[in-house]
Amino acid sequence: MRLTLSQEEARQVVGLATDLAARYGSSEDPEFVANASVHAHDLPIRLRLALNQFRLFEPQTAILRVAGYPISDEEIGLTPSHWKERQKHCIPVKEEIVLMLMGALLGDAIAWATQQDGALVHDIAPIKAHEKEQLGSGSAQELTWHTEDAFHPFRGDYLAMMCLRNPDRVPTTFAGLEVSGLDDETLDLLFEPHFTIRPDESHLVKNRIDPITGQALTDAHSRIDEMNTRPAPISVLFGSRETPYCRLDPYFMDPPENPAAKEALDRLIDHMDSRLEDVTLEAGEVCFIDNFMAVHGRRPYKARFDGTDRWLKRLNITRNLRLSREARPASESRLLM
Ligand SMILES: O=C(O)CCC(=O)C(=O)O
Ligand SMILES: [Fe+2]
Repeated sequence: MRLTLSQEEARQVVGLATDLAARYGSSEDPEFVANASVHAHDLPIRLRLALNQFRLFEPQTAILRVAGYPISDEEIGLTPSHWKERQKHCIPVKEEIVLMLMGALLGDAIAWATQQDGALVHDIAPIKAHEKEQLGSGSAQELTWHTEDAFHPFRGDYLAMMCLRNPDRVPTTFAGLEVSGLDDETLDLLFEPHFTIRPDESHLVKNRIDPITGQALTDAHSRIDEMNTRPAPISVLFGSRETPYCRLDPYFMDPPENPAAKEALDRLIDHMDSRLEDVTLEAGEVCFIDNFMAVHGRRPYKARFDGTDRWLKRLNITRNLRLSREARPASESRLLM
């Protein structure tokens, strides 16, 4: 599903973002974060209706693309060479605010203490030292398809990505789940807890920048380490039998011990492989992926490392903030420890 903002709608979005940027100064401002779902009522009605439908009707297409937000390539400044450089670059506050506002119509944004120093809005841009890694900041290797934060029980219901620039038209990959082609026995096995998923590299201590920022963060990393060494058994499908939800990240999954379960998983992986398609995001385009109904990744590319590279902003969104209350310091806090 793709919606293109009309010129009038785009003007309305820009006007709102400009006002809010002046009022709050940052997309991470706690007051803005708390008020985002209310300010989102001032987005164009057609956009609000589309996001509401996407949330409620859970279309099997599982992706909603919103195009037509005007980006000034000059105004957003250079692509940062590392997400930790954020403060040193000009921060595209308006664009981050737009992403937060649209996302607020699907749920509440969440941040991981163990990822990008706890930022809500992530930078996805190539990092030279990560060139060959399985990370959003990698480039030379295909980022194999996955559920975002598949290993974690508090992973987002949605992943939102806003494209700031993509000069070499590097595709994101995407596949919606559709199980009508799978036999009953395979489905039974996929709905049973035969599987494990380890944390992806982005959450591991080696990708943390500040050596220690308090006991809470150290504890958060210990919990992630525990999930790495002793991942809990899970089912990869859950919810409705006809239109299931899924939780998959084959790169970080060990083959199940049960041979029938292994075969069922292989079948599902082949099935997703065969459905994988390219989605090339354009500057100003925002895409919302249903993280329970689809997987995504990125094709390999040759990064430039000169400030003109592909640059996306990423947001994780939950429909139920309460689910993770034990992992957050306060009811309104978005930081998962
Ligand atoms: O770069 C992309 O298009 C997707 C990146 C991604 O999957 C991620 O960072 O989790
Ligand atoms: Fe991802």
